[in-house]
Amino acid sequence: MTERIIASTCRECFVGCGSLIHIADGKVVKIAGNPAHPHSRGGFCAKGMNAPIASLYHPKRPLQPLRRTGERGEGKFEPATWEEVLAEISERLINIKQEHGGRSLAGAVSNQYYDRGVAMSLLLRSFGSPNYMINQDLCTGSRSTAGLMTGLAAEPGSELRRSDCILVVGRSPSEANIVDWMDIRAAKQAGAKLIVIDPRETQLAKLADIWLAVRPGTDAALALSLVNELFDQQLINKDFVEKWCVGVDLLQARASKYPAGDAEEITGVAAHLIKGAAKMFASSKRSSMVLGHGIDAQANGVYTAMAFHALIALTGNVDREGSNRLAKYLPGFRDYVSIVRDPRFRMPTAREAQIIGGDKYPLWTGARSWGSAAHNPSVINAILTEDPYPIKAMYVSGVNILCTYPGMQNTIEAFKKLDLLVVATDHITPTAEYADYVLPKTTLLEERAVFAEVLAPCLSVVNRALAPLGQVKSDMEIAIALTAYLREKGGLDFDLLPWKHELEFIEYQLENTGLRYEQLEAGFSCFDFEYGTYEHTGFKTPTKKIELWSSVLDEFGYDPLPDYHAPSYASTSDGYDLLLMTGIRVMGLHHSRFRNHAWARRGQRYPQVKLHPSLAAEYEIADGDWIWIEVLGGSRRVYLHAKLSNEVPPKSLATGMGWWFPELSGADRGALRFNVEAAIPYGPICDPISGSPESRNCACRIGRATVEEMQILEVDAIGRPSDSVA
Ligand SMILES: Nc1nc2c(c(=O)[nH]1)N[C@H]1C(S)=C(S)[C@@H](COP(=O)(O)OP(=O)(O)OC[C@H]3O[C@@H](n4cnc5c(=O)[nH]c(N)nc54)[C@H](O)[C@@H]3O)O[C@H]1N2
Ligand SMILES: Nc1nc2c(c(=O)[nH]1)N[C@H]1C(S)=C(S)[C@@H](COP(=O)(O)OP(=O)(O)OC[C@H]3O[C@@H](n4cnc5c(=O)[nH]c(N)nc54)[C@H](O)[C@@H]3O)O[C@H]1N2
Ligand code: SF4
Ligand SMILES: [Mo]
Repeated sequence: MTERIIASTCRECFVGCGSLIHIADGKVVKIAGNPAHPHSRGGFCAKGMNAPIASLYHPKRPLQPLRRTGERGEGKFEPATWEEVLAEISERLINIKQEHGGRSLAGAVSNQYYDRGVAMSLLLRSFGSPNYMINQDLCTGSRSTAGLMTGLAAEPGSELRRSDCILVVGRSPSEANIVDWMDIRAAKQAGAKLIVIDPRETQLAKLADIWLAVRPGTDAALALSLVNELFDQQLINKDFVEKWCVGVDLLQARASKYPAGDAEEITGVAAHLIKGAAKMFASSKRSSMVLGHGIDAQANGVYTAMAFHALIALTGNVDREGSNRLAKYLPGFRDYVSIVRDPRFRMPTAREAQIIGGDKYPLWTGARSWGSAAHNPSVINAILTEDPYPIKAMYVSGVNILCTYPGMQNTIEAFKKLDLLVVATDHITPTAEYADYVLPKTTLLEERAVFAEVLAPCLSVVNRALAPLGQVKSDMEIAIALTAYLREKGGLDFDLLPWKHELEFIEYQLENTGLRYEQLEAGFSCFDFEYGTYEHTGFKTPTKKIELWSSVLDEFGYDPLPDYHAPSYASTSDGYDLLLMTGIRVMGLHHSRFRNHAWARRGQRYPQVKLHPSLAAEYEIADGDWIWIEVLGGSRRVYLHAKLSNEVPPKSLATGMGWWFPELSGADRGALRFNVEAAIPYGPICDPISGSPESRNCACRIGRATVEEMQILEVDAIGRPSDSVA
């Protein structure tokens, strides 16, 4: 037996752990963590060990293109060649463009941190469409937009290990980020203090010196109260603030609206804990702060993140050892986000301005935004209503939007209304079930990529473990091939995807670094970096300072200072008097992925919802019962499997996301019954700056499922995964 080991990077989630892929007799047999990787240092999780292998060798994996034969959503496909499908798709796209214009094509990818973000956005722009959809409105949209406003796109990364005090807001690393989990525990063991802001008593909260059990969606009031304490207790780093911050007095006045006693009323956090946390954070020598997904996908997300940024700015915990470090890049390296934003790859301004949602959310959609992306719920709405104009075709790649966008029924209706739906994927997801064409994609082990890991910092490298199976192609190669067909038929308005193959794209990324892809066999490449680079460059804001009062928000007509605005569940009752927290992660699942993997399903059988025993008692719900949930503003009831737990606050429930069951019939594969996105509306309540929908914390009502409902649910079929699961 010949065995070799390839050093690569796991990209099953954005943590990006260094990996060692073991290959024996031409087959991938094992994946483990790479102790040499500067970011993960050997850290690795069950997803990274199992998922890439299960996806690669899945018996039902599509290995050649498929063309729909039955009705849309009927699940009937026939195999076709790449030449056939690319010729047909390009022809149909050109016909659609002739009638409705290039902008009538929308394209969806997961996010901007993969090469598929570049591939999709440049394919769309070449065709003449600005309507690039990413799911980061549901993810980091508000936090990243806030970073652009304040100039503090800064994360601790590897500095966590060197911090004396760590503040973690809305992140549950034991469930979602093993490297943070490893580093925070190491720092704690070395004597660091830990402050956790989370409504749930997570594993991290149990470790905390101070746990602030905030009422969901009220973090902005808490952050402003902490800021107020910094001023009151004279904990400001005056030298740093005088030199590097603008808007200090204005922010002080705003924060004074939130004395600890008032904040206690709003947030449920005791005033003495607020005072103590401010003191602990500001008086430690080296403090750092992690902002997690818990404060995003809320209607006040941008202001919440901006208010927290003020804590590190006012205490001077910026870009020095053990603090929040500004992103460091290898000089010359072109990362995905910078390519998507690069003026040389953009359409003329007038064309870009037609982006859907641009009128309402210019700081999500426009040239000066972080997202540079369309407003997804508005795109779905445009498909359904043709307002502001028709969207007739959609290309979806590396994202399962039926299962991960709220408002599932609208997504399905929109799919049905399209003239053309193309889905590139490595397995048949419910989204792919509705496609006219399924394009077979590579899995992680067949791909190559180089990306900037700002947390280490280093370049991280995805090295190909083996040649792609069957006829599968990577996202970049599909986009290049489709662009070539369109080009040949005169179907391009612009020509913005210049590379001929995947490696040429990677060479372009590395062009000015002095590095070549072949030299990156180690799976990463480190480079020297300096702290305090802002001393030479300033911060990336119009004033070159940290803007506690944002000149950009002012220019765009928003309140330039962060403030608290109550979440909508706080003001509504209408019988929806409970709170549903969504998107709570579990280590063995990733969003909608792995439902077709036996290793994952052994650990997670049902879509779980945790509820407090007192709430369960009130509704006569026992551990293991199926319950229904309805969300205010949503259109459907979904069913979840109850687990009693003290970790969630009373009157609240906490669930995950993404469920579907390959063994169930129907194109949605049970998603309409069991996936929380079927219960949640996608808007209309959105953050006014980033457009992120309020989908994390929703007003809901519940009840125990009746015997009749249980029969319709087919729970017997999902309890024992059938042979459709590999
Ligand atoms: N195993 C696994 N890991 C993952 C993922 C996965 O699906 N599975 N997904 C990856 C992705 S894309 C993301 S974005 C990250 C997300 O991971 P994190 O950034 O850790 O965020 P979440 O797990 O979504 O939520 C973190 C915490 O926020 C809390 N929370 C909820 N509402 C509020 C609130 O209003 N205020 C505060 N302060 N806290 C609140 C929740 O109780 C939860 O404990 O995880 C990544 N890692
Ligand atoms: N209600 C609610 N909704 C949420 C959230 C929430 O907390 N609550 N969280 C949101 C967040 S943070 C996120 S990031 C989104 C995630 O939303 P999605 O990105 O849709 O989630 P996934 O299920 O991880 O990925 C979808 C598909 O991407 C493809 N894919 C994934 N990785 C790879 C890869 O490495 N290579 C290739 N070729 N294909 C790949 C697979 O086909 C997979 O089916 O969901 C969001 N939706
Ligand atoms: S945390 Fe797990 S899934 Fe995420 S990159 Fe690391 S090994 Fe892969
Ligand atoms: Mo995410």
